[in-house]
Amino acid sequence: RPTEPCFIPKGEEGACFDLPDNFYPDKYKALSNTLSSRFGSDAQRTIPVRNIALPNLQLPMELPYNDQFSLFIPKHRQMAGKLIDVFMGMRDLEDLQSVCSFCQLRINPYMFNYCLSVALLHRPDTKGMNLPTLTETFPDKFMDSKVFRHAREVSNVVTTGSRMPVIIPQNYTASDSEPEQRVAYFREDIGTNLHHWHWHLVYPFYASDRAIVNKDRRGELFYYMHQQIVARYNAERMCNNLGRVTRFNNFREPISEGYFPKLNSQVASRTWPPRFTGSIIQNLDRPVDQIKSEVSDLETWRDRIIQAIENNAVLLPNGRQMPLDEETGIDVLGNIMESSIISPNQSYYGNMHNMGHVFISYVHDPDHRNLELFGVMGDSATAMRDPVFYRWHAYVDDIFQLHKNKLPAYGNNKVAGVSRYPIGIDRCEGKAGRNTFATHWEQSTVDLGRGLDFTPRGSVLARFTHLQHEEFNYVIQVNNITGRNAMGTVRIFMAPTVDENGTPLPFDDQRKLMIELDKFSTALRPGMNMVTRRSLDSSVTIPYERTFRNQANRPGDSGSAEAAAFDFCGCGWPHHMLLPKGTTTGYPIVLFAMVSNWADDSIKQDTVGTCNDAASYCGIRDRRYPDRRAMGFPFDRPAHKGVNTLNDFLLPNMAMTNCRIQFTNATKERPKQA
Ligand code: CUO
Repeated sequence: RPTEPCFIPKGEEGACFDLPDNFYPDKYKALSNTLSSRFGSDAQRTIPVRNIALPNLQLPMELPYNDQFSLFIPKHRQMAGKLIDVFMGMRDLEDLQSVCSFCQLRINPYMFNYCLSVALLHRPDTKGMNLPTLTETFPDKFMDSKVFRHAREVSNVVTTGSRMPVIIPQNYTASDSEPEQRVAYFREDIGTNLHHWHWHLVYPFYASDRAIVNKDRRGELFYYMHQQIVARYNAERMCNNLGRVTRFNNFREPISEGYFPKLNSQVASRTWPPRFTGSIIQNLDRPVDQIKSEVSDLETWRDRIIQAIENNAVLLPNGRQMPLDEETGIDVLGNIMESSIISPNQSYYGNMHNMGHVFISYVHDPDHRNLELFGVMGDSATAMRDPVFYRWHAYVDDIFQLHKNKLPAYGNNKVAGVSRYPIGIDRCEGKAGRNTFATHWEQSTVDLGRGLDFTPRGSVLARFTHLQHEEFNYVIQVNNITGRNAMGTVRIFMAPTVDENGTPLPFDDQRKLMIELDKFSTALRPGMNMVTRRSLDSSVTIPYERTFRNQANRPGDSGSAEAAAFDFCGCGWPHHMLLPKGTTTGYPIVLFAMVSNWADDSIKQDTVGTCNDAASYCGIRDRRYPDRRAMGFPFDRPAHKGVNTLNDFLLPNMAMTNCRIQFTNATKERPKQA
């Protein structure tokens, strides 16, 4: 709760921190007794806060309390870096609690939340501690501002327990006259945005402690996770009669897509600025953010990155060249492009991806003359709402593809296990029948109670509509001809079969549209095996309950080991968005599966007790990426000459089958969880 001088521990609405007098900011000092007694009288439990010698917080306190906060803004990043250091440096939990309760009254709430979340994810003594989901703390980043007026009414007039949910309308940012609105359900989905925010929280690109940034293959995962978002978005577009997204590759051209977010920041008490159709990015000169950058900088950085790809080598600060090799080149390029502090030459290759977000998010006020804040592209919790996000990332991905295009095609030796495990996809089965996936709308409920900065407290529910699918099983036939027991890695992908004009997609286009659905290992007996895998177990997604941390569905008491694991692993594509929407007539897609030799793919490590069930896009916390192959394998690069269709690409350990995604335009209630 950002604006109250009482730090309420999660799950303990009746408790209140008892602050030392010198912790109150000057404006509250005279009132500190009144405040203590006010909250003290409500509280069933008072938690004493240790009076510690406070660290120097001058830098993070420079960001005004009621401003927006963006990691893409260099000055904000420095302030956040300092605050993360402070949180990481506290010698024990009690000191951390003290400094947090001091900060909570002084530090910008968005920055405070971000830095504390990073610290809780990385401190050894906070593993397993609750991390409130962003929809609970800042629901204003995810839904129409009208919701909060209704919620205020509801919470003031109706007592907890008899409150009806506030309805969030499904299409509130544009009318049907805007073709882009057809995929708003994807862009504005609360779960996809939460995933994106969480991903960037787990993989920060900046911290003064390099270890927080320098995670296994984080540059490659930056490329792959965003490549998959664009591939998924393209499939959604094609299901809705829209062409694949156009790259934003000419920075001087008007951006034809406008976006009017209709979000209102409760902290900044400001509306998020819109972007009008035809806006053109301008040179930035915003002393308030310490940003002075020209559009030509973006072009220079782009040209230098492309040059490195052409040379197969990166220029280092000492003038030497570092080769971009087949195995690690993409990881280096990901760090250069983003750019993260482990970029091998940040001053030369610059800050292309992040500044792209900044240029676009300030298109309405590049020199701060109108004292405006950034648009949704400036914040990882809101960026996916805007159509231009996908145009920008399609271009970023295009540059990565220049590197991928130079890699040798996979030969049979690379596609290990070719002769060992001939396979076939027997069927994909679910309620909708054989080889048919079924999708529909579903209504679900989230609790806004903790994120509302007005009293009275208590639960205020909001009901929203999102895409959903019927669960299904993949059934795959695998013939283990090694004569021995073996372990196989199964990789499952899906892609559209025809382009915008109904023409069959050539292999090189189709491979870039491949969406990863699952990846798992399985024991194979000698001879024929029927491998059945549930859609619910996908390595790409996390369950609905974890995306939203729905109180009603929370397993165990808060504080139990089960609840802790559940709370921590918020990174993962939302399960309700596993499949593209399809069409009412049945959208044709191809399902692809491949089995390779697990012994060649696996990383030897202990993953017990870690968040490891959404590893495809998120990796595993504190562990190496659990697959030796290039991310996106076997579709991450062009195939041999002569491969014109997916069918040409198939080896005996691969199989494909044609399916349909059948969308029913009806809204169902979310079934009650058992
Ligand atoms: Cu996730 Cu551009 O990196 O938003």
